[in-house]
Amino acid sequence: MRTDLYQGHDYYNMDDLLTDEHKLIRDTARAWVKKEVSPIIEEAFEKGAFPRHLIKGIAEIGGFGPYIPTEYGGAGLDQISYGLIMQELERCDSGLRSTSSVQSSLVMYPIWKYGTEEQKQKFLPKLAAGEMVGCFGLTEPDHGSNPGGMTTNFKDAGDHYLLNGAKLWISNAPFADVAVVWAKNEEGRIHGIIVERGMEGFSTPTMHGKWSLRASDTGELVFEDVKVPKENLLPGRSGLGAPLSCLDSARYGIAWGAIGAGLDCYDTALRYAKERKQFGRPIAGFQLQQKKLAEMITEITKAQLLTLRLGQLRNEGRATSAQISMAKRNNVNMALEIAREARQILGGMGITNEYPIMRHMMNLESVVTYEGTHDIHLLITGLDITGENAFT
Ligand code: TGC
Ligand code: FAD
Repeated sequence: MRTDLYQGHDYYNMDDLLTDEHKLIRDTARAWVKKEVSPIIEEAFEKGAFPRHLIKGIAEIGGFGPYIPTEYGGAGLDQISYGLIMQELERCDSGLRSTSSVQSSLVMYPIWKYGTEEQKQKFLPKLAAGEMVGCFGLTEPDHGSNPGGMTTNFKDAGDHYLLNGAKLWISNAPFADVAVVWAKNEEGRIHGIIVERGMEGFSTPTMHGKWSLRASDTGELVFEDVKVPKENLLPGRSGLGAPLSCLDSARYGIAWGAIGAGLDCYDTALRYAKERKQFGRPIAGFQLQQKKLAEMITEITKAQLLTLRLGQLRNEGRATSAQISMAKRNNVNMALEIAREARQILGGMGITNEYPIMRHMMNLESVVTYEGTHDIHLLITGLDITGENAFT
């Protein structure tokens, strides 16, 4: 079993900008990850299964609904605390962060924002405590970047709705107790509906064969004339903007998470470069390796500053969707580039599971695609600065 030697890196004294509570939350998450997850993550990744016994621990560090008010079982924390928890989880593995951010931002957030008081009381405390797991169904086999084209639909059938269709690539689906599903009504308007495991006609087949995010379970959601009680409709908002607003919260968490993955690769490569000797001296002394390491910490520091500022704007309710897109796109790409460079610094050892780098690299290939691809986020920035829509 590999010892987790990770140390945080704070080149611009960012900690001075955090409160004591922020640092406590971050350090608690880091300590839990080191003790409970680092020793088993490589095995989970190889097995291709999320270690479900971790659910309780994620709940205990505030990883389910960090910013959901305490009256609903959440931790009542601010957006920077949420980000720091995502950073620490993804420092270990993107799949671990996925499990947490889907539950928080894609399941609890829409219930909290758009649900009835009864829905909030019924679902949020159990989701926060990890007694219930949720998933989010937006993507379909033929509608990924263009979710507005979805064909999953529901019809009014008197005292219930009849739901039909299918969702693909759904994180946590194989073991989720509830799914927040986005579907069109008879007028073609998009609504969120809570579908519960056990409803007749609802199944969640597991997707196999992933070379990425292997420690996160991914599946389909299949609806064949599922009778959904009318009280399971989220009444607070309809239209594509409703699911996209949830994505804003999740993408923000990913921006922090990606910094964690980048930090872990940098930390590993720096330590290795200082220890590994070739031609009679540590490879850290060679200019070419220093260039890689210096550029890594530069990019990490830029991402840290960008993301902390975004967190301040989120706390003030002023962050725009386009600002979130920029941070998600920049930070995931930054982490992916760092993983590739760090892999080279480790030479042959870089491809083994003795070190986390190759696992991060493979995971980040999903992260750069889900929650809006690298290209889609560029087009969001393009639209924001020019006013011209280049999507269609
Ligand atoms: P468009 O016409 O631009 O917008 C439709 C309506 O939505 C509003 N809107 C937003 N509202 C809130 N937040 C945002 N970020 C919003 N972006 C747009 C917009 O104002 C409009 O409102 P209204 O009132 O005028 O109707 O829509 P479009 O069809 O042209 O699409 C725009 C586009 C391409 C940017 C959007 O569809 C998009 O973001 N596509 C990417 C899809 C995506 O990110 N899917 C993610 C699925 S979930 C996932 O990947 C989970 S992975 C989880 C994990 O494991 O961590
Ligand atoms: P496509 O939309 O088919 O895109 C293919 C390529 O075309 C991309 O490079 C894209 O950038 C490009 N492209 C598309 N449109 C344009 C355009 N207008 N201009 C230029 N280029 C364009 N979804 C959920 O709903 N819930 C989940 O929990 C979830 N979890 C996921 C977990 C994993 C591991 C993965 C891989 C995906 C997950 N997704 C989830 C789905 C994810 O959001 C989609 O994969 C993503 O939105 C992209 O859709 P797509 O794969 O269909 O690619």
